Amino acid sequence: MKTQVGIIGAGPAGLFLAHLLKQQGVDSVILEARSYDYVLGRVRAGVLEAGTIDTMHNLGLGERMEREGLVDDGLDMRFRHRNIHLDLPGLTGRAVKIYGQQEVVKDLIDARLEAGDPLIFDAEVVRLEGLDGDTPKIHYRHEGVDKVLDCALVAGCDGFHGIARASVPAGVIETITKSYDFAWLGVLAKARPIADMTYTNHDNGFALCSRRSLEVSRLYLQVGANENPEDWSDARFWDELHTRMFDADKTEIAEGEIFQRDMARLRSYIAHPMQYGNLFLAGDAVHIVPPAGAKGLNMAVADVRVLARAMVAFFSTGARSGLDRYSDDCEARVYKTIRFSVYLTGLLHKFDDMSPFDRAMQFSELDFIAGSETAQRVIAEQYVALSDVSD
Ligand code: RFL
Ligand code: PHB
Repeated sequence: MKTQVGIIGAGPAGLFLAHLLKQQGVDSVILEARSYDYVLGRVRAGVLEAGTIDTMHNLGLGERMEREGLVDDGLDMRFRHRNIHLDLPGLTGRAVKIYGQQEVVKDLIDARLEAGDPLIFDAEVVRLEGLDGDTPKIHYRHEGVDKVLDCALVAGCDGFHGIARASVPAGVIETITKSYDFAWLGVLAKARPIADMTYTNHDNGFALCSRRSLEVSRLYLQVGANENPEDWSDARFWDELHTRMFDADKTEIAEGEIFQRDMARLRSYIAHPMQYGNLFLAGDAVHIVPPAGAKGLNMAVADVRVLARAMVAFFSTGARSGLDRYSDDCEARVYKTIRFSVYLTGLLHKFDDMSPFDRAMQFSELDFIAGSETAQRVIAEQYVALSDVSD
């Protein structure tokens, strides 16, 4: 099989890239290690920045998002029985949208399959060859058979544990990391959500109340990195959430059936440069953010907007300048996004190694934000629009 761009991974990065290329007449094949059902069942992000929303619309794929997505114009941060309300449109003129990552992925996959464009599930890439030459080959295994995809360019959109970054010769890519000794336990519950996206910093730890619809809440608790989600019975989860949200009399947060649980360990990770020869890395394959800023998916979309533009220029004029600049063009935006995510993580979580002094400083910063519209605007501006990319 032969194509212009071989894309590894059918997560948001790979799917958006394929659609952006197709819109400009560039062919691609997506190879995805997992099955259709597995990919659609993976519950993750929920917050779409303006740049991601616009990209869905520009691709003609925004119709269901517009119908079913929820506009989120308030962001609350609680601490010590106080609440900071950030009026996102009032502070920035913009809002974000709540629309589950698996819904975004479903819309993109269904459109691709309906158009008859190649997206092969259960196709695990096992080896990359000739990345430093003009005729890279992607070796993959599909239905027990070894196959090869020939292409001009390879897009490594295969997430943190993928093969693309690992295929680059040692010493080319430098990485910097920060890991946290806690995780987020996430659940979906059939329970009426509270009005605003609400983060809280409680002495028992962080919690977050988000939503997926008017009937489904998406809820998170900070837990130890090695905890087992099954140890969190429904009753234990709800009790802890009420406590951390300062809802001791249980009148604010509605309970309901928990029908999904997942655990995500928090880490920050940056690999640089985001390219080698004719391999280009995007999304979680090349940087991971802690989820407190709701940025991972949005950053992946911004990466592939830059990458698609460079690839289209290459195929239409032969110019390599955009490809050669890809990593540099992304760098400042990526670092700003990671910095914001790390900042919010630090502001809102309880760290085991915090001294009473550290804790006092954290609450003093929240107190300052509560009293300063300028400080609120700084946070709101980064929450709604760090992933802007000019076209
Ligand atoms: P993905 O989604 O991991 O997709 C990679 C795909 O590559 C496939 N793959 C392979 N395919 C073929 N051959 C191989 N050898 C392969 N190896 C891997 C995998 O099966 C997979 O399908 O990466 P991508 O596309 O870069 O997308 C990144 C986002 O998924 C991620 O950043 C976000 O989910 C992060 N995130 C959030 N981002 C937001 O923008 N807003 C949010 O509100 C938000 N909330 C979150 C989040 C992530 C969370 N977790 C699970 C850490 C909340 C949580 C709890
Ligand atoms: C979500 O709705 O899943 C969500 C919201 C905000 C975050 C992370 C995840 O910071």
